Amino acid sequence: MAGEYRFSFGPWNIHEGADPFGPTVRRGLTFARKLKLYKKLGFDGVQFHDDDAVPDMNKLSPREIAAKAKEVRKMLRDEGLTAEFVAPRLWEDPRTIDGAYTSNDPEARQYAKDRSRRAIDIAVALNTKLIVLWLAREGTYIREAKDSKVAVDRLVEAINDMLEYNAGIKIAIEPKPNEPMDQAYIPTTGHALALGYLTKDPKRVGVNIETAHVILAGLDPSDEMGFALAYDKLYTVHLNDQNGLKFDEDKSFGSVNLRRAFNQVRILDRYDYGRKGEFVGLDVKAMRTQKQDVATKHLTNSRTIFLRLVELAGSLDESCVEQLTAERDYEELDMLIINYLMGT
Ligand code: XLS
Ligand code: MG
Repeated sequence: MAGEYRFSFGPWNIHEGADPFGPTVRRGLTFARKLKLYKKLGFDGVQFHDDDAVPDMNKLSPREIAAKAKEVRKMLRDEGLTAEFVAPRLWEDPRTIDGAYTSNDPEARQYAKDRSRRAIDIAVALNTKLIVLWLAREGTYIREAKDSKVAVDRLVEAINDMLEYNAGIKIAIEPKPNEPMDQAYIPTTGHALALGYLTKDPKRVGVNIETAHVILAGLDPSDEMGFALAYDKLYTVHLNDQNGLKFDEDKSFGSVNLRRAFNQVRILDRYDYGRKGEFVGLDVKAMRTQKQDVATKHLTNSRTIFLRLVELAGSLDESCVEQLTAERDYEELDMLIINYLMGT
């Protein structure tokens, strides 16, 4: 199904290059300028944090938030774009310094629930049913600071609140094992799906699998995707790449390990990912050294690499793979794949 994929990214993927050790190195673009780039770069879907759509939303009433979000919907329509999902940004408020849904402070937990409801209102206004939950601060810096059993109860309670608030939405949990926390409560696909089955409506809870997060958990991204596909729970993906166990790098898809990227594409393509309208989502960042006018190449490169790998996955001689697998000649199979990726 090469060529039939629809791609998405979030406005945070065009960024100014600030990191924890240095300031911005590129000029910021307004949201409207970024939107104008989507189609030119080959993208149809926009991923949103709630406040990407409605900045300073904590200062606005629910009605004002919905009205602002409707203006954004019109901007999308004018550009021929679709909103893919909305994710509540729960990790920047002073109240959620030690967690949102799992905070020990009941006021913080209430704030997190209220904010999540507003994110749903924004999703409704933007005409999408998908909510992504990256559970950034739901974890600990110090093991004794929270009760891990209670944390799961609280996550379930918060997700139930969202499912009840709107019977049409679906929630994709985005697992990540660490960063910003030392240990996160929902580190893998298995944890996310198991959490979904504790909620009131497991049919509406799935996952967003991010390549780099899986690598940080020491697992294989294509295997995590296969796991979610077996449960019919792969609601979206955040493709990127990651060079070893360090901070979340969000490198261009396939730029570190082409074979690992090939295997992700192979499993997605084999099981018709995208057929039910799922986007091929990216979560990639340009290198800090990249100059202003060429700071979107990480997006086009990732898309191009994905599409080339779709072609490669489609033309791989599967009978050869089957035969070598049956003979258990994995050394030869290894060489077959490597030769194939090298174009020899
Ligand atoms: C951070 C996450 C974040 C989510 C969206 O590590 O990848 O970018 O995808 O909230
Ligand atoms: Mg992500």
